[in-house]
Amino acid sequence: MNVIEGVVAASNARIAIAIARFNHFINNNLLKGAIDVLKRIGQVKDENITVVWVPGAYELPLTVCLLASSQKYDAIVALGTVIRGSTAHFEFVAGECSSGLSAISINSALPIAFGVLTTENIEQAIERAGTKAGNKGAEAALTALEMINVLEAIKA
Ligand code: INI
Repeated sequence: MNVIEGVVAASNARIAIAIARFNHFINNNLLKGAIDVLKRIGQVKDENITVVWVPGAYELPLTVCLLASSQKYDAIVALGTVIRGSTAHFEFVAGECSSGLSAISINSALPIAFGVLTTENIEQAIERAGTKAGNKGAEAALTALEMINVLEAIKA
């Protein structure tokens, strides 16, 4: 039996983080969590981490698409926060963001970790950005690291 599993250290990996400025109060904590995991657990070098800020979650797919096609990165982490509030805007922004990122990941065969919070309200977002429900940015970074190694092992 062959079992393929990825470790999380990826000391030579080059990682891009695409992050939305909208709800940056929350997103800054997702970014801190992601960078902490990349460096402390993944052993990724500071100079191999690139952070790209964009206006909102809706802009993440285009940005990630360009980052992926540059072939400069082994994985991309997308960070943002979409809060439902009382507007139908939520459905469009959250839906386009997640389906866009998923399509890019499959088309580019590159790990693209989904660290975009989609919540009913701001309290839920805060809970997932480094308080009682963990840190979605840190989780996304862990996923990116593991997927780099899983995909490498599949190709080997
Ligand atoms: N962008 C977000 O990242 N989160 C949101 O909650 C949000 N809401 O609610 O509107 C949001 N809108 C902006 C959007 O991402 C685009 O930047 C904008 O529509 C311009 O294309």
